[in-house]
Amino acid sequence: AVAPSSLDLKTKTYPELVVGFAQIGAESEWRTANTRSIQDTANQLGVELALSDAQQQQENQIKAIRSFIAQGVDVIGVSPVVETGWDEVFAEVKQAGIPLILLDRNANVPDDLYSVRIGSDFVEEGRRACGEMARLLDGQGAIVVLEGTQGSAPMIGRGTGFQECLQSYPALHIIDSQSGDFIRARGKEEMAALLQKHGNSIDGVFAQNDDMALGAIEAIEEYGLRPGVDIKIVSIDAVRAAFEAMIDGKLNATIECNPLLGPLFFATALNLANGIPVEKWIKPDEGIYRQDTAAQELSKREY
Ligand code: GYE
Repeated sequence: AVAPSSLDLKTKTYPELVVGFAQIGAESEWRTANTRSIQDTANQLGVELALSDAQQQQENQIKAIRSFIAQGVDVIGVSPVVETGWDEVFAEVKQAGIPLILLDRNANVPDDLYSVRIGSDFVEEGRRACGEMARLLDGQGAIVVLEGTQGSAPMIGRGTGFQECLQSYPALHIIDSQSGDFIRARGKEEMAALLQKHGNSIDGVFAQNDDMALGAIEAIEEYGLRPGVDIKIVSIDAVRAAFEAMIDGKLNATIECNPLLGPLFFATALNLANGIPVEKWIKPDEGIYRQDTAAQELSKREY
């Protein structure tokens, strides 16, 4: 183990630390940036990283976690694809005495089954998305929702926050929702189907991530309406492509969800491996971006 006083992520390397991370897959630009951030930080710190890609399957994540236990890694990280079904394998991690970090997505388990969660407040993101939609539609209109992966923490949290804030806008309604699994092509497909069903009566789209919003933009154009003008669109993540769409006037706003969690992840892993206490929930700082500042922000975006 590393002496706590010597923790210095800027100039030192930590070849003695071994970390296993069970990633979800590569469904979105957010996820790709997240994986890159973890790999880059591991390289920079000289940490030994075992990275597994579960291809969206919970059972693959569970297998990966079990193999990290068998390898005797110092710390395990996982981004749980869905919220439920983790009690048994997390208890095995605890039994093995290995600290467990939930990175990005939350799991619905008792607090003593993991060490810390590092990730965004998804409910707040949903509230912010609704606030933007209410502003864009002057508090009145029919909204469709493109939801992320069913049963995932961001899908549940963003939906809850959006609904909660809608209570303050009695003339703003969700008329339909479909799951696009956080995938661009699926967002396009579901939006095309929603347009067939509801035609010109859709005033706004709340896409639970940018990739699905980008897919929806294509579907709306193919249908013959102007995305961002005839139909207002608000999404979440703030990836570069969302800024490009805002500059083109096709996306109205995006709520930031920061995927660059590598540095926080390894700083926390080093603390845990050294028995240094950490907060139970570490949240990144995040903003809201609109068309008016998109061009000036784009040059500063790191993902
Ligand atoms: O918003 C989406 C990704 O878990 C916060 O997963 C993450 C979400 C993100 O696929 O783009």
